[in-house]
Amino acid sequence: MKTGFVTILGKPNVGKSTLINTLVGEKVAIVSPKPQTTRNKILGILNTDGYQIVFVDTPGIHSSKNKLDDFMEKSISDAKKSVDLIVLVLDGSKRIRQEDVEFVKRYDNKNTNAILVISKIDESSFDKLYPQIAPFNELQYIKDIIPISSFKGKNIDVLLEKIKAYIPEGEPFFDEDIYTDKSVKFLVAEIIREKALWLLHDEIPHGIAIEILEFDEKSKLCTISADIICEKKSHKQIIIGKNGQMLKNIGMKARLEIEDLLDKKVMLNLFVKVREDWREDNNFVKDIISD
Ligand SMILES: Nc1nc2c(ncn2[C@@H]2O[C@H](COP(=O)(O)OP(=O)(O)OP(=O)(O)O)[C@@H](O)[C@H]2O)c(=O)[nH]1
Ligand SMILES: [Mg+2]
Repeated sequence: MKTGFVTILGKPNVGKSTLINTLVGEKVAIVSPKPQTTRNKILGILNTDGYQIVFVDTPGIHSSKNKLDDFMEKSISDAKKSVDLIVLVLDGSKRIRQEDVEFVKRYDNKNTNAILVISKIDESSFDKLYPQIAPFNELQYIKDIIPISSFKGKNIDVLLEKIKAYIPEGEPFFDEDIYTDKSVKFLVAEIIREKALWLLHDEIPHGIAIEILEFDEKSKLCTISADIICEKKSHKQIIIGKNGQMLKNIGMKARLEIEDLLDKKVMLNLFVKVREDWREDNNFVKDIISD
């Protein structure tokens, strides 16, 4: 048996969570076009022919502005500790910039092997990419550079084979039927947040947190009540929407996915609460964002 930890790192929005979901074949982490979607260190566990590979999703690396950012930064540094391999992800749909080169170079001399993944190549071409990734070829600690597309499934198998080479022998850390370390309640809260991220605009999504108030699971029905917490009164109005339409929409989309997850009918009651500057409140961040 071979078993090990692989941490996925990169700037916000480069496609880390989509990649982990694709590798694991389950929805472990929510995905959205808004940067800073992922807030926690999330494990996605793949059991396959003699391997247990524990992928670690992380929040996108960005500069810290508040206590929530500090929490996310800590999740990233925790996720880098004692891992067997680091997968660095760059967004291949955009031009690779000097700051991307610097980000990759930060992992020099870290004693951990790294694979560089260029994501979203369905939105680019090899002709455009190859000259841009040339500077990474000379970096000793970068063992491979693999262009991938999670959307098209392109090179996912190649990446997995390369990763396997760095997984040591050992006993599995988790039961075979577990695919994440997160609780069902955490997954439910994240699904609600994901729908809000897709439907809301501007600065509102960044200031949203979900608190599960009730989770009553019976054999055929699960009743869930949750608060969508936002930072301003004006945001509350937008989240509720005209005639409550926005909140209804978030609720309907979330309910359908939660029903899929739990494999039963769900009654979902959503409320909107204002808690000014909650992102600056260390205790609140720890209570609500961590699972
Ligand atoms: N075209 C294309 N888009 C992708 C691909 N993978 C992810 N995306 C899109 O990129 C956006 C960001 O994806 P995420 O997986 O949430 O990115 P992330 O790196 O986890 O982002 P943070 O959690 O904010 O750090 C979403 O709109 C995805 O649909 C891909 O293979 N091709
Ligand atoms: Mg993410």
